[in-house]
Amino acid sequence: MRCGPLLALIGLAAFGPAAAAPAAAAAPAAVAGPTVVIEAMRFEPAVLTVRRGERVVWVNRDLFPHTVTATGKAFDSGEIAAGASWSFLARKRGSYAYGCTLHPTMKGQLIVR
Ligand SMILES: [Cu+2]
Repeated sequence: MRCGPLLALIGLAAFGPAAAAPAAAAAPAAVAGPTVVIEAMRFEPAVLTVRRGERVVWVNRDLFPHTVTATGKAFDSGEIAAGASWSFLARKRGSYAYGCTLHPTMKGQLIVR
């Protein structure tokens, strides 16, 4: 029975941080809504359909900047720094082709219903 308190201590050490993990993970989970991840010089998903009034977030996971620039200039993020994000409120229905002005091979499409 002498080892009882010791086991409790080990238990705390083992499960204490794990129990705190869900609270730490709550921040990313709070980022709801349509999201496009920019990674490895690609928009993912390349084609995203949203409803009018939704806010779309682009997250740049690359180590260098990108832009989200609509071909018709309906929206233009300017440079999104590495690790940063940018959002756009989709107010008008339509199909918006966009790309990255820094990397012409990067293409995406936002469809607002
Ligand atoms: Cu780019």
